[in-house]
Amino acid sequence: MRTQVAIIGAGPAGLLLGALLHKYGVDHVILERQTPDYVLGRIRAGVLEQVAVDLLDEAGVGARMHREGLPHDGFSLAFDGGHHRIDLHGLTGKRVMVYGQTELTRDLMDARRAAGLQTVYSAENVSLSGFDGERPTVHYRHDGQDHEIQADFIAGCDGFHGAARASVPPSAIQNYEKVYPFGWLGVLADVPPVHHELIYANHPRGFALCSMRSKTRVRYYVQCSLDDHVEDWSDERFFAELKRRLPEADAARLVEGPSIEKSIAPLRSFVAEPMRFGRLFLAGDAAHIVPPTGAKGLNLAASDVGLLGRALAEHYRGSDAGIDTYSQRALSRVWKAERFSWWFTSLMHRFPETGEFGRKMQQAELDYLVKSEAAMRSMAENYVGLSLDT
Ligand code: FAS
Ligand code: PHB
Repeated sequence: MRTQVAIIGAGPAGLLLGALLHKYGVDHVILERQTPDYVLGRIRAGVLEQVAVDLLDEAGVGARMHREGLPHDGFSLAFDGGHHRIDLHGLTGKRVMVYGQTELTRDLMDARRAAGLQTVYSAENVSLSGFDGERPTVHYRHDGQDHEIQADFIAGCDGFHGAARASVPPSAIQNYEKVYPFGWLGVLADVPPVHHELIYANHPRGFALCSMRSKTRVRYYVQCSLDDHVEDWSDERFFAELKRRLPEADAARLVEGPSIEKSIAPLRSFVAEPMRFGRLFLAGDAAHIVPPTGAKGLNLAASDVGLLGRALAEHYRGSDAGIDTYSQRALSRVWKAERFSWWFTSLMHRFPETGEFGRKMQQAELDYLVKSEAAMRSMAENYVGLSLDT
């Protein structure tokens, strides 16, 4: 098989890149290791920046998001028993869209199927070759047969554990990493949200987050030990711990219900530099990971492929300026999101190793933050997302 761009991975990055390339008239194929249902079964992100909303609209897949998504003008910080609202719209003129990654992925899959675009699911043993030369090739096995795809370019959108970054010679790549000493235990439940906006809580027992997927479905998280296992946490134990970490009024109002999904995610900050190796480009979690505190992971994946899609389209119109600057432009935005995610994670979580002094630093920063319009504006403009070319 021959194509212009071979995309590895049908998560948000790969699917959105495919949708953009289709709009730009660039021929491509997506190879995905799992089945569509497996991809849709992963419960992940919930908050979209305006940049991501605009890219989904540009790709022509934003209709259901605008119908069912929840535009949010702010969120609350809860600490010392009280609520402090960060007025995103008042401080920046922008808002965020609460719309689950699962729904966004479903919309992209449906649009792809309707357009008759080629996606190979259950592709096994995907490997890459020749991307440091003129003839990149992707090899894979499907239905018991070995296959090859010759492409002009390969887009590695296959996440943190994918084959693309692993195919780059170690001498050609620089990794930067920080692993956090805790995880997030997340629960999905069909109950009404405790508050109409998100609540991020800093509590001596640990961090908690009250998010949502709709007005009838919540996504709640508590910071947990890396030694914890999901089976250690009954629904009763989860909700009791969540309520301990919230202000009393929220705890009293919180509606409990049976979990329909429960999982523990480790937290890490990771960046691989550069994000281009000859005719191979990395995008999304294949190139970087952020702790989910700042709701940046999915949004960085979207902005990467927004830059990459336009750059590849420009190449076929005769200019390589976009592909030659992709890595530098993407990394400029990635590192600012890494910084914000690290800062917000450091501010809101319990770090036993930093002791009482560390906790006092957090309390002082939170006290300053909610009393300083300048500090809140800085937080707000990072949360709603910086412009694509920043
Ligand atoms: P993805 O990992 O989503 O997709 C990569 C795809 O490539 C997968 O479908 C995988 O099956 C496929 N693949 C892998 N190896 C392959 C191979 N060799 N061949 C073919 N296909 C291959 N972000 C937030 O903003 N908020 C959150 O709350 C949040 N929670 C998260 C929880 C977890 C457990 C994880 C892992 C991430 C979370 N994230 C969150 C981040 C997440 O949303 C990612 O940023 C987002 O999925 C990135 O999308 P992709 O880059 O497409 O990577
Ligand atoms: C979510 O809804 O899953 C979510 C929202 C905001 C975050 C992290 C996760 O910062």
